[in-house]
Amino acid sequence: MKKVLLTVLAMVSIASADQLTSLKIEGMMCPACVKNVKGTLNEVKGVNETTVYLKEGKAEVKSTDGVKPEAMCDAVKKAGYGCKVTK
Ligand SMILES: [Cu+2]
Repeated sequence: MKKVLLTVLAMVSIASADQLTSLKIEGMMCPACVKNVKGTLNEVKGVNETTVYLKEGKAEVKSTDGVKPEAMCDAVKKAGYGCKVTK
């Protein structure tokens, strides 16, 4: 339990230098969609890492500070999926 807590704290302190954005993605049906959305988000300037959850219909994007979530959503929409900023 203590070890888990320490790990979480370590992760938070690393992530605090960056910006974490949660997006709700609509229209993903299969792993190819996940790959598509992930690739699309990773091409947005300033984005470092993207994790996409198919079942949950969401994406978590790590980027440098100041990247507009709207810019991420615009890219996703251009790729043909629905997108809303949830955080
Ligand atoms: Cu698909």
